[in-house]
Formats: sequence, C-alpha cells, structure tokens
Amino acid sequence: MARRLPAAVVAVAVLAPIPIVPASRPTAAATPAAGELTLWYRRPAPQWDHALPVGNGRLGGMVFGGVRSERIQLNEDSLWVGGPRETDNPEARAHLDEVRRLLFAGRPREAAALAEKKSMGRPNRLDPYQTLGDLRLAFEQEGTPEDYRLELDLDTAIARVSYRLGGVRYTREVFASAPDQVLVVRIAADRPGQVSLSAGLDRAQDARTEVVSPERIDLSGALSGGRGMSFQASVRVLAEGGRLDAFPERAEVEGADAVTLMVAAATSYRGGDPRAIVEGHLLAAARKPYDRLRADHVADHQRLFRRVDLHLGPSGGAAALPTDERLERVKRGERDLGLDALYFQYGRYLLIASSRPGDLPANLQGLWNDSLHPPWDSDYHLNINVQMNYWPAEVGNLAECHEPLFDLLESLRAPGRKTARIHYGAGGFVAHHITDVWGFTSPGDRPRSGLWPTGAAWLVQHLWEHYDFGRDRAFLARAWPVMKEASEFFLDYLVDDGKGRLVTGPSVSPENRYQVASGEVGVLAMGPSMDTQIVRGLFTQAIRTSELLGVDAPFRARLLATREKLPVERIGRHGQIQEWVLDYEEPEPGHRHISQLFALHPGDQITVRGTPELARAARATLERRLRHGGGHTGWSRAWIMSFWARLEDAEKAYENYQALLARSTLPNLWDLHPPFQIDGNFGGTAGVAEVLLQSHAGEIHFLPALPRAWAEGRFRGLRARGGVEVDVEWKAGKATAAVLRAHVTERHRLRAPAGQRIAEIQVGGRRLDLAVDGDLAVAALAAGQTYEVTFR
Ligand code: FUC
Repeated sequence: MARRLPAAVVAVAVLAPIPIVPASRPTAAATPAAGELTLWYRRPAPQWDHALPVGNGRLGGMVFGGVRSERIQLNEDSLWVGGPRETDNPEARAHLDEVRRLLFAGRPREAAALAEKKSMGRPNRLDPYQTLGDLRLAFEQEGTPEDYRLELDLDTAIARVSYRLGGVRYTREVFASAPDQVLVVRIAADRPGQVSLSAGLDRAQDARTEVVSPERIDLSGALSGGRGMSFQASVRVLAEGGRLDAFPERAEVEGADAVTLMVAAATSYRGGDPRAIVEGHLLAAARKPYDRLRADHVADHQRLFRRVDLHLGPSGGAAALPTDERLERVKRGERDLGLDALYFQYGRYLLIASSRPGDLPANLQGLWNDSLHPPWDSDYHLNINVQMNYWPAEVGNLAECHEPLFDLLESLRAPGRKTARIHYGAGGFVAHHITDVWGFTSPGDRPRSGLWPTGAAWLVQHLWEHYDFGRDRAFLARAWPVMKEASEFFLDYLVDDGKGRLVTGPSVSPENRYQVASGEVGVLAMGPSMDTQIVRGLFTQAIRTSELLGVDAPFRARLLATREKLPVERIGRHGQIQEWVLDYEEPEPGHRHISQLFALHPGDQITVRGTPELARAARATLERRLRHGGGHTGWSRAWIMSFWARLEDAEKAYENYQALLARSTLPNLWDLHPPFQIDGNFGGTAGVAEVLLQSHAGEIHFLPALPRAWAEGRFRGLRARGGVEVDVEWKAGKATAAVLRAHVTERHRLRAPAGQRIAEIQVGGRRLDLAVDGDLAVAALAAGQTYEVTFR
C-alpha cells in the first residue's frame, strides 16, 4: 500500500489557513477580579481525575500537587495506537437491500442479525489513544506543610502549588506553553538554597528511560500495537545554584534556589523523528529565561481567553471557599453564582487547552488520559460527543479552536469515499459513529451504535456554523466541496420507503431501541428522525452555500427536489417528536440520547416562533425523557440545558445546569459520564451561552432564557451569527444595555428579552434608524462599527 500521510497532515494542507475574525478590543476592563477565575483546593489531588489539567492543544499535563512527591501525568495528542487500515467490508453492499427489505417488513431482529454478520467494518474496533507517561518529582522534605494551596488560574492557564514547610514558602508553577511547545514546571522557595528534588520520567509499557545527564532525561519508545508509532518525551532540568547528579533512574538537584523543568514530547504521527523534534523544542525553550517563557505563555493564552467575560452575580460566602467545597454546597442544593460562571469559563479554558489550530481535536477526554486502555478508547464519537465538544467554540469566541475538527473531517473524506462505495455503492463520502486519527469511516462496533451513516453529515454542519458566525466567504468556498461531497452520498443512498418518502437506513436513532407491535425490540430502523433532520440540515446549508457562492445550480436543484421528499416531522401519541418514522413504544423512554431533538439543538429546524407546534412537541419529548430518568450522563444533561434554553424555558435550563454541576461533576470540575468524559463540560459551557444569547433563528436574541437566579450580571464578547460580538448588562432580570461590535456589514433582526423592547441604538453618538415591531428591531450594522443598545 502506498504510504499514507497522517490524516492531520493531509487535512491541514487542504483547509488551512483559516482566517478568523479578529477579536475586537475589549470594551470593559479585561482584568478579572482575583480569585474569580480560579479553581483551588486545600489538599493535593488524591486521584487522577481530581488533578488539574493544563494543555497547549498538543501537550497535556495533569497536576496532582503533592508535597513530598509530585506526579504530572503527561499526554501528547497524537499518541494513538493503530494506523491506517482497510476496514471496509466487501460483503456489505451485497446484503444492503436485504437488510432494508427486512426492516421495511417490520422484522428488525433479523435485520440486525444479518447486519451484525455482513454490514459492519472488519475489524469494527478502534485502537486507543494512550497516556504518554509521568513526570515524577520527589522532594526531600520533612514535617507538616502549612498554608497549602493547589490552584488553577484560568486567566493565566497556570497551575500552582504553594505551602510553607520548616519556615520556607515553596511555590510550584506548571503550564503548557503553546508558543514554546513545552510543558514548564518551576519550583521556587522564598529562601536561597532550599530546593532539592529528584526527577524521573516513566511509562508503564513500550518505553525506556535514560538519564542522559543530570540535566536531561529521555523517555523513548514505540507503541506495541498498530503501526508501532514511535514517541519521545524529554525533560530538561535547569537549576539555579545547588548541585546536580545523575542516577540510572533519576536526576537530582540539591540545595538550589529554584529549578525549572521543561518537558517536550513528540510522536512520529506528524512525520519527522520525535527525538529531533523534542531536541528542537527544548533547545529553543532553554534560550528563554523562565519569566519570558511564562510571560509569552500568559499573553498567548489571554489573547484567546480574555475575549469573553461573564459575571452572574455575587457568590456570597462561597467565593472564599475551595472549589470542591463549593461543589459540595451545590450538591446540597445551594446556589453559587460564581461557580455557575466559573464552570462556563472552565469550558472555554479546556477548549483552548485541548484544541489549537494544527493539532488534533479534543477527543472524549479532551487531551487528558492516564491510561493505556481508556474508556471508549478515548476516541472520537461522532453521534454527539465530538460535536458537543465544539458547541462553545463559535459563540464562546474561540473560533480558531474549532479548526482541528475541520481537519479531522477533512481526514475522513478519502477513506469515507471508499466506505461509501464499498458499503453502499454510493458516491460522496460517509462516516459512521466512531473515528480515530487514522481515518476510520466504516461502521464500527455493533449495529446498535455503529450502523449510523450520518456522522460526517453532522460534522459538515460545523463548517457552516463557522461561516455563519464569522461570515468568511473564502472559508465557505473551501467548505463547499466538502458539503457537496457529503450531500452526494445521500443523493445516492436515500431510499424510497414505498410511500414516496426518501429515508436513510439501515440506521439507528443513536443507541436507542424501539418496540414493534409484536413486542419485538428493534435497534436498526429505516429513517430515524435524527438522520432525516441531519440530512435536511446538510442539504439546506448546501443549498444556501451554492446560492451564496453562485455555484452548481443543477446540483442545488437536485438537493431542493430531494429535500422535498424527506419525511416531515411527526408528533406521536405522547405529544412527542417521533424518534422514528413510526410511533413505536420505547423500552427505555428515559434514554440518554435525545436524538429526535437534533432539530431543536444544535439544529434550527424547530424554533419557538417558526414552528410553535413542533416546539410544543419538543417540550413534551423532553418532559417524557426526564420523567423517565433522562439526563443521567453528563453530556445528556448538558444537552438538555441547551434544549430548554432553545425553548426559552429559563428555569428548566437552570435546573438542569444545577443538576449537571451537582450530579455529573468531579471536584476538578470535570464532567462525569461517569467516568470522566469531557463533552459535558463543553456542552454545559454552550448551554450557558445559549441561555444568554441566541442567534440561530435569523435574529439576535438578547437574554432569551435568563433564569431568576441570575438576576444581575453581564457578559462581554459572546459571538452571534452574522459576524457580531455582543455584550449585555442586566439588572433585576432586565437587560439594561448591550453593545454590538459588527465585523461585517449586514442587516440584523434584534430581539429584546421577554417583556422588553429595544429603546434605541446609538452609533458614534448618533441614533440609528430602526424599524421597531414589538420586541423586535431591524437594524443595518456596518463592519467595524460599535453600537450601543438600550432597552425599555
Ligand atoms: C455515546 C454514548 C455513550 C458514551 C459514548 C462515548 O455512544 O451513547 O453514553 O458517551 O458515546
């Protein structure tokens, strides 16, 4: 087989660089109040999923904060077992019609049995993303530490440990620098000659450690599975004063004033020799004094992080408490408005730390994984999870952090073309419910989860979202072939259901089951509603794109004609949006996936004002799911928050946000599936934004679902579709002022919060002409201008 370039490398060449609308200058003071953006603890992390994450998109570290020993668990985002493989199943195509026939005939069990044998990829499993290893530090210290504190400052992206011991104040700072591509650890004391430590690097398997000199430790190896990817992590030890020594397993420093350790790591995934890459990073970083490394890191992080401020009201006494104690209070039903805001900003922090341009996208655990066999391989699940990771990217003013997802999508095109042809005899490209960094697009796992052909079609809608927020036409032009190719697949693949409707299938409503009249339980189905909604969304965006770009009119006509034949949304016997074409009973009515509401969120096919009847049915769907115990995974709960926000039910949105914090959040504020899974963090962050600002229904809606608990607050820098940055202030539950910074010239419909009206809009000291109709105002905004909105 010809050597295939790593997926990410190919992808970057095709889609990058992606220009981003520059962040405008902050309007309010950007320096956050001390402590407001800090997670902190009175004791070291007792276990891995309580430790504090740092990351630069590619390198990750988990900081435990021990006094006598520190463990910093390390990750490099491309350390995946496996490699490019032929996993398409040449038998699948020949059995496609029979599986469909059985499903149309109401025989789902036989269909699933046949699909299990003939329709799935071979093999149908992925190899895991793995831990890189651990940096271990040991300190020669006796006695009981006083005044201990472990913290993560989201504003500087620095984890810090400090304590007093034997009259000496020790501080430890850890950060992962994107500009310098090293993870930096600095240990200092407030008295000279007090820092003594030993340092080592290890990994449970496939690696060996060499203490090259007292100043250099190497960990190098090759993964035993897959293509045997090679990797290296190295530490450089720089002591200020003191004595250095090397032992077979560790480097030692005795009596230094301070010690800086720099960790660089690389794998062969991106091409090049990991050793040489590491060498380059360490050499360059060692030329900078610690203060420079730190200042460059902080500036780089703040360029992204400080684009958005959020204040949701005072925390009362809670603000002075450690984060784990604050969370305990929320579990007891108390409110902590500061924690509400902190969780939102933590999601933005985590996205910056795990998804930088040119790197791999955030996986099920973002970037952080301490295991060789993580849950679900710490892979990319395309049936909600990886998409949820990116829900806060655009609205949260981190559009460039979205780019790795586009690269992943690009990497699926070539293999997905083959899968489309081999499995379905179709053109275009397809991906199913899981993928990795090697371009896996075959149906993976079991039919119940894996025989689901709309993974890529959903991902493609992220390209449209990126355009819709930023209005970068050049980006849209690059996205068009991807949208077109994803659409081509469905033009070939959709099948007539005998009633003139075109449906997907064999497919699933992600991971859910239904019951036919005979009592038989089905997993596979023809035309599950989510598929139809995804295809409709894809076609609608593709139609719009071809119009905007003025390209491919004949193809557009085909999409328009085919879209007409998609099944319409149906309301079932419980008043719910039907999950399948038929109104089946469900064995698990509280199922964690609420796929049939894709059209409500993240889609925009169901809206409160555009489709009121469907919006009522969406409400009934949610209520039924929740009555039966829905929302029990963190990501499911987070999604529910956004659903309620879209239905403009502020109190329900807030209730579910509190449930996310109380039931599905670890002391380090990581989301729990359980176990730890990062999607809920990102979903919760997106949910908060959705409560404060919406722009999916052709209008910018200020405070669409503001809960009573957040009576007074303000945000700065959220983005709305149409190239606008938005600030809003409110008091006693009423918007008092808003600012719009337009990056493109466009007419906007602006909707005031419920019960309010837009009083006027000023630009450069003059009043803007407004067409006001009730709570709606229409205004033409010009690129580069700042508009001040007042409300009544
Ligand atoms: C989906 C979900 C599971 C889990 C897994 C990683 O398949 O149904 O709950 O989140 O992804």
